Amino acid sequence: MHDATHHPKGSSGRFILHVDLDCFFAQVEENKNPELKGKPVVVGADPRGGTGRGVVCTANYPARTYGIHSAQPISQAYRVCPKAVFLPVDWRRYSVSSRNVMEVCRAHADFFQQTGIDEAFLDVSSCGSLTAAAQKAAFLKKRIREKTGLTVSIGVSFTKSLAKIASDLDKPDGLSVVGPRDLAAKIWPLSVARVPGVGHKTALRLERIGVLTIGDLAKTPVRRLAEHFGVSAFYFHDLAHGRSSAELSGPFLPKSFSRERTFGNDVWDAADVYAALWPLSREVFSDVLEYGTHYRTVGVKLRYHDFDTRTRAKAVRPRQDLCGIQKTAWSLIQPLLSDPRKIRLVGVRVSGLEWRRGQRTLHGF
Ligand code: TTP
Ligand code: MG
Repeated sequence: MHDATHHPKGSSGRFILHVDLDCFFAQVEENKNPELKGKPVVVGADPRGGTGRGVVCTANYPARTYGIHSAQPISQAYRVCPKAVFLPVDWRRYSVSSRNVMEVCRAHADFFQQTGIDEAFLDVSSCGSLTAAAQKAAFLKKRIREKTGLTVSIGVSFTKSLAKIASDLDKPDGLSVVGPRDLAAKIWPLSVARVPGVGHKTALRLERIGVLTIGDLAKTPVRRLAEHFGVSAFYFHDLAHGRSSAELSGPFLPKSFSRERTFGNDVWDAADVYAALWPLSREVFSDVLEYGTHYRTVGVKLRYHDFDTRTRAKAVRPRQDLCGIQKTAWSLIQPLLSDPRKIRLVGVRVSGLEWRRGQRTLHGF
């Protein structure tokens, strides 16, 4: 049971929800075509009977039982489950669904921060108690379902990091609440890999110094963590103790936006590369607008048929300029085209994001 005290010890009266859509792209596809429900569905590159290139964007839960997961080569997904329904990525439809879900979230939050196409933090401190925040989460799930037909999982807690970890504990269609008194029982036993921002490499480095669980993070003196992880040590330590002080330097704001495309067949022709840059730039630009940010760097990525990969980047004045992204990307990629090798993949990235505008919503909690 959770305490309904108004300012539970350690929470400073903050109540945060983390909302994350369940198998987002796949769920939108199931919504569009209900016959897909219950069948394994994989959204991503064309598998082409097992010879396809590119990767899985996401898979629904039935497909996950075969071991299919995001970022896996599509050929591998095809090998383990050839009877799955393989669907191409329908960005336009997913952005509309995302916008509709985010609209409902925004309307019910004191502060709102979207951190990805399918996830957001909501500060609901005006609820006044963890119990009331949990009730709001239940209401939101119902409202999102009514308005969009989609299910989300929500984590309810008193810091952003804990709310994010919580939203993953009961997927799909989950609601999980982590109060200050649940920290030791529900959070400390979890692997450090659950910590937002800790990827495979960091998890291995933590393991090497004997830190396997979030409880181990809590117990390890911050000085010792800092010897290995610099300022991130404070973020880790605060998170494990249910403190939010280090969250603003944490991993929640995107550092870049990028899109890439693997050609169906390797290309020689500069015109094919040029043609691909346009939709990639446009998609990156729509992220820039959606987040209301400015970027200071435009970059490109080019992979030759032998997987040799080059990246180039150029500093620009902070701005939001679609043509500028495309032009800069083209100017960066042109010199790489004099190489005689065929091209397998091209990508566009903007980074050095500035969060000046909309600061209240972005840093407000
Ligand atoms: P996630 O929230 O990581 O995954 P998900 O919503 O599919 O599944 P879960 O129920 O575990 O939350 O990502 C959201 C969407 O972003 C996902 O539906 C597809 C896209 N995506 C990619 O395109 N490539 C990736 O590598 C990942 C992780 C996600
Ligand atoms: Mg999700």
